Amino acid sequence: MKPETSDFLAGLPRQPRLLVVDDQAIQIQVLYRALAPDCQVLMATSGEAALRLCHERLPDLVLLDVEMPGMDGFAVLQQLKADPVTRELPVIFVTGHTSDDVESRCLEAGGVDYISKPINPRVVRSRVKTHLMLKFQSDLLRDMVFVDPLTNSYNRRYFDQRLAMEWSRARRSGAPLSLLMIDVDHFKAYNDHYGHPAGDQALREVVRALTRHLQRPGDTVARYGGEEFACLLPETDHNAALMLADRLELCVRELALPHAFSGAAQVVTVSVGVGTATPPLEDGEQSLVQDADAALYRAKHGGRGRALG
Ligand code: GH3
Ligand code: MG
Ligand code: MG
Ligand code: MG
Ligand code: MG
Repeated sequence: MKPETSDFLAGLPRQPRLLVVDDQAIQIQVLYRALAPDCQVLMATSGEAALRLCHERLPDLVLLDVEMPGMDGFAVLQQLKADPVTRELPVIFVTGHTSDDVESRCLEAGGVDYISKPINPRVVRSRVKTHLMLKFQSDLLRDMVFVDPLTNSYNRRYFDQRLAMEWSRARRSGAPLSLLMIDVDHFKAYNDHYGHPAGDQALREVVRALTRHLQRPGDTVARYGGEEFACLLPETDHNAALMLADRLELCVRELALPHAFSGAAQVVTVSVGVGTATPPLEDGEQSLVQDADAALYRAKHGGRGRALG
């Protein structure tokens, strides 16, 4: 049967990426025919391969066979839910069993929906479309809640949650946790002289430079407030954090954004305060913010345009 491609993508912000998981290649083919070319379709024939693809490619939606040799669909979903990276992935179960019992097990396990085989391509397309709309809406909401619209970096709300999470993770793992507080120097004078729109643009460029120079996937830059940014560095000791702080200070300086009132440099610079918490972490996570703030204060008073621990 020829898929109806006409209006599938209407209302979706981009082409969706689906993962179809089934131990029988013929079943994958049927679903593939129903959903491509509207969707980018990834395929896996085992639970293990599905988990790997979920991690590497973060699909928008997973169509997951229940009965598979080895790891079955329920076990796959359980593992997806146990991992913060994949916890929110919507999963539609696909199964040959049509009993009420299997249906309720699928939904109780956390599946967002349930499709029975043999599949009806039109029904599959409609259900997939509905769940993609929901997925994109919840992505949008999450961005609105956690992303700063000016700089496109994470916002303070995200930072506070992430800090609490990394704090308890460090407590469990025993690894040090570092924090950089980064404040743009003489930024009031920049705005006064060049205007607020230029100030906004400078903030965007500073964030882009900082983000580019962070290497590890766990490192996060967030806008802490105004012209101040916080950079959280899991599993990073004080020396490594100081080295990174120096590199970040330099990368902002090398943007060479003219700033007539920045002192000797004549370009936009930042001051960086470095704090490190080493387990056992007996105080609360705000002690790390206080340490980084105190170091930032010393960097400002030591002449700005520098990083201090
Ligand atoms: P210092 O070197 O001591 O940090 O001096 P400063 O002038 O940077 O510090 P101050 O706290 O006096 O001023 C911060 C300035 O940052 C004032 C404020 O207008 C500006 N600012 C904060 N948020 C934004 C923003 O979103 N856009 C623009 N254009 N400016 C902002
Ligand atoms: Mg099967
Ligand atoms: Mg400042
Ligand atoms: Mg100030
Ligand atoms: Mg400030």
